[in-house]
Amino acid sequence: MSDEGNIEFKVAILGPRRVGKTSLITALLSESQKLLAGTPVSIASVGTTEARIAQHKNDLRGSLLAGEFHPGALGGTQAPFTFTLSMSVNKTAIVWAILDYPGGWLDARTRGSENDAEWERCKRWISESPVLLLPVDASVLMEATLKREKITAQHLLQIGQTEEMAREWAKGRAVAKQPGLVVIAPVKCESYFNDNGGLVDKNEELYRRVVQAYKPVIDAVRQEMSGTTGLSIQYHPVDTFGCVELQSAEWRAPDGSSEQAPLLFSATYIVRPPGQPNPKGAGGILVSICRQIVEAQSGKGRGFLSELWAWLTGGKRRLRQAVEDLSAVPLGNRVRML
Ligand SMILES: Nc1nc2c(ncn2[C@@H]2O[C@H](COP(=O)(O)OP(=O)(O)OP(=O)(O)O)[C@@H](O)[C@H]2O)c(=O)[nH]1
Ligand SMILES: [Mg+2]
Repeated sequence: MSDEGNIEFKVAILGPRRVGKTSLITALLSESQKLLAGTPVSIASVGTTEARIAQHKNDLRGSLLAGEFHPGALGGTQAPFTFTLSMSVNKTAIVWAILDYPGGWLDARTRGSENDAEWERCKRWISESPVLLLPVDASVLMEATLKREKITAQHLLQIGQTEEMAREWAKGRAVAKQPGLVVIAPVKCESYFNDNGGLVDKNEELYRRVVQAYKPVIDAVRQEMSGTTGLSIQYHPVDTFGCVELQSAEWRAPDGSSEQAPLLFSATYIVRPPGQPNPKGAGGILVSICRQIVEAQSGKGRGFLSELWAWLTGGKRRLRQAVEDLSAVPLGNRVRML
């Protein structure tokens, strides 16, 4: 959807409930604002996005004030909502639009048939997006030690449903001969890196476990897009809070469940003084998206990215420069190409 003054860039996110989708989107938008501070580019939330972000920040601050934090405490997303952020120069803008929805909708059993029509709309959005964000709950993967816990982690992360949806997305990209960017973004990473206030470095272990768990998803995307150029699969670990530390993790069998039933997982975080949110890693996702746009210029392809590049080239010199500048920002050493 574009007009003379602006063009919408759709970003899709795929993840089960409570994984950290809304938090990742909020971190991405606020880190983008930081990345562009001091440049001629204005960045502003569109419509009710600002109020949504503020609400999320207030909820978060409330939990942080308590000194201890339970991921279940913040309310989940109840209905689809499109977060929009406009990046503009001289009245021309790229509007980053990220569709958020209740993660329970990924599974038909927890979606409810009354939401089928809305879910179809979400699926259409996902298929139209050149970028697929896959948030991963790092604590679920890292705190699973016993076999039954590891099996439960697969269920909680809904690897099967994610694989199916990612395959559909990749198939759509391949049929349309369009490039695609997949960002695997472990969140809740604060306790596994020592570059943002943490003392322990378990980042290699996290990488190994994420790649192992998401292998079916990665393989599905690669298979579907094997004949298409311009597929990039990247690993971007993110601290959406950055000022908490995992204190304890518990795997518990539901009352009266059988030996084989999946367990319940809960984690408790303590707040690192002074308790100021200090997100890290989400800005790199915007940098990677801008790289994808810049790379489209060399492709001979048709489609959205090439159109976007042509639009930027046609008299939107300063906005194009902003995209090029962002694409040149170093990604830092957390990011890996898969
Ligand atoms: N420690 C820590 N907690 C996080 C992080 N990201 C998200 N959380 C917490 O995880 C819980 C779930 O996050 P949400 O962003 O609401 O998850 P969601 O995927 O949008 O969930 P639904 O809306 O139910 O689908 C919240 O309590 C968050 O505060 C992170 O990087 N670190
Ligand atoms: Mg949510």
